[in-house]
Amino acid sequence: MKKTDSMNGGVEFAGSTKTENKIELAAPTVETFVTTDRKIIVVDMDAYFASVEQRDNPDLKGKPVIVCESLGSRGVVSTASYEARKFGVHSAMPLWKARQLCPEGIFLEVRIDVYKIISSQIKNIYLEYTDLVEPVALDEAYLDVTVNKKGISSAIDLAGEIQSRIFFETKLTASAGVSFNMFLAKLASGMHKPSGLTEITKDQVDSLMDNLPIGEFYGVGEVTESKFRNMGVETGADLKKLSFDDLSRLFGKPGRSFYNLVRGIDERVVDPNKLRKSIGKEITLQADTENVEEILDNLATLSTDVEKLLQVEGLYGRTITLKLKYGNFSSITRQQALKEFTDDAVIFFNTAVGLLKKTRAGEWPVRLVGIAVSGFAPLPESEPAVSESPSLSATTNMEVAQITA
Ligand code: TTP
Ligand code: MG
Ligand code: MG
Repeated sequence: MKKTDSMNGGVEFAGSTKTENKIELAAPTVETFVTTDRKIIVVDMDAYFASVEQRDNPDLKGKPVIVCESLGSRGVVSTASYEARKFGVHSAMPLWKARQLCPEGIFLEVRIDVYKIISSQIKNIYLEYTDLVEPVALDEAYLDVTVNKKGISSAIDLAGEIQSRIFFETKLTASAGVSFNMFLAKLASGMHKPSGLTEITKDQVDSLMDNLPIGEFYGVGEVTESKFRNMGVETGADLKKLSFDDLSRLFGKPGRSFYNLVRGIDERVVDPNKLRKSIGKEITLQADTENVEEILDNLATLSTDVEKLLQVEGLYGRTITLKLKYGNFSSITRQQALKEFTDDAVIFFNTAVGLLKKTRAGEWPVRLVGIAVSGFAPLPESEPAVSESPSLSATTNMEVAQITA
């Protein structure tokens, strides 16, 4: 964290008066570092995939539309229109359950290519206002508009203008959140959906944070949430009672971030060049299989899909991860790093075939197969050619096993 860095920086100059001042300032009050003069906006589309389907087929307007990754027996809900949400249907729910909850639902398969085109249309609108745009998903982006191309001083006015532009150009609605850091802007964006426009100002932070359920703090996933709840920490008010040292000891770096977040501090900056960590695709098979040929067929398809995904983003990666989920729901990954950056499906496939030999495929029933690529280079030229041979060279071979419920 910056606080610690600043202290370490001071120690380098030990002995000077300046250093002593630095340490005194940095150590006890983190509040010294709160920046409240930034203007950050989060825009998040409302029921994105479902709204696009309703837009493109007006018969679906006002109806419970449920968009799924696939309509097969193991399909999963990508999103549901607000009409369908009234039945309890939501993202990541198995399709069979959604059908049970909402028999009159209209079930559709995703049209990712269409959603991507709209996403880039929307991004172009953002870029008219600022270059500091960090997309975090197809339907969501952070914008730093502290200084903006239109010279609009009110971030609320600017966000409202963006919502209107998005609606004018795509006939879709978005919600927006405005605040002085990324965490609070994101929180604001979800407060009045759909078509919401919400600002969190610095005088609202204390009471808002005190009442915020612990699971809503950035970085608190299911595991951390249950750890907190076991300690009796249910809300921000409870979180505030824990010291910086306690949180650091209990959760490491994220713990230090929780200490700051609950005090309205989030020093992350909007980074338009932030590289994706990994891009991958996985498929749940129609039925569990011990047939290696069937797995290879799927790996070939996945390799081509992942090549396309990388090409859309203009990325080249050099770490290939094979993921398998066995019939007993245990997941494993096998990983290999290559010498060269690539976006070539043939290399992905050959690497995955090599990695498959280090699994129980063929012996144990396999339920799900996935390939992911990571270790991206922003540009292929940034890496000097290491060898003339295109052959693959394993520099790491890592195994991670996890049991999923
Ligand atoms: P979200 O912004 O989380 O949801 P949403 O836009 O559908 O609805 P909301 O109005 O609450 O923002 O996700 C954006 C899209 O990403 C969503 O339309 C479908 C896709 N998605 C999945 O495919 N799987 C998921 O588990 C989630 C959460 C989203
Ligand atoms: Mg959304
Ligand atoms: Mg979203």
